[in-house]
Amino acid sequence: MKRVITYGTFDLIHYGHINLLERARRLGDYLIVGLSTNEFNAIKNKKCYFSYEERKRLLEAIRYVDLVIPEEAWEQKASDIKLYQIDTFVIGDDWEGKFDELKSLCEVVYLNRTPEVSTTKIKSELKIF
Ligand code: C2G
Repeated sequence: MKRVITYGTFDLIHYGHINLLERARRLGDYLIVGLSTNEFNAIKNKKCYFSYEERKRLLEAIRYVDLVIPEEAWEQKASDIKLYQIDTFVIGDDWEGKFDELKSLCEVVYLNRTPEVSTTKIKSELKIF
């Protein structure tokens, strides 16, 4: 079984996230999502509309997602890859090159973002904080 992992905040989930999760899942047989906790989002300087539990509930309802785990720190990826026996780490190409150090542990794949949609754009167009 080929195991894939990705990480993110996934707030106000939209089809850009779905495009990423679908392609990530198709790279293997099992997809784990490291979901940024509220505390880690504060470190990422990201203000979330939905709480961790609400975002987790939404992700778990997506057919491409097999397991959701908390992402609490930048540095946890290497230990997650070992713990969950990950074959492929996937993330959007807005992170291109940023996680190349993981190549010593697993395949690293940067996928194209869906350019026209973002949580920030949704918030600004709906005039939410
Ligand atoms: N994404 C995408 N297209 C968009 C928006 C997001 O492909 N229009 C992808 C991002 O590239 C990322 C994932 O969806 O791979 C989740 O996006 P965010 O929730 O913005 O995640 P981010 O804040 O980039 O967190 O340790 C890694 C970080 O936790 C990543």
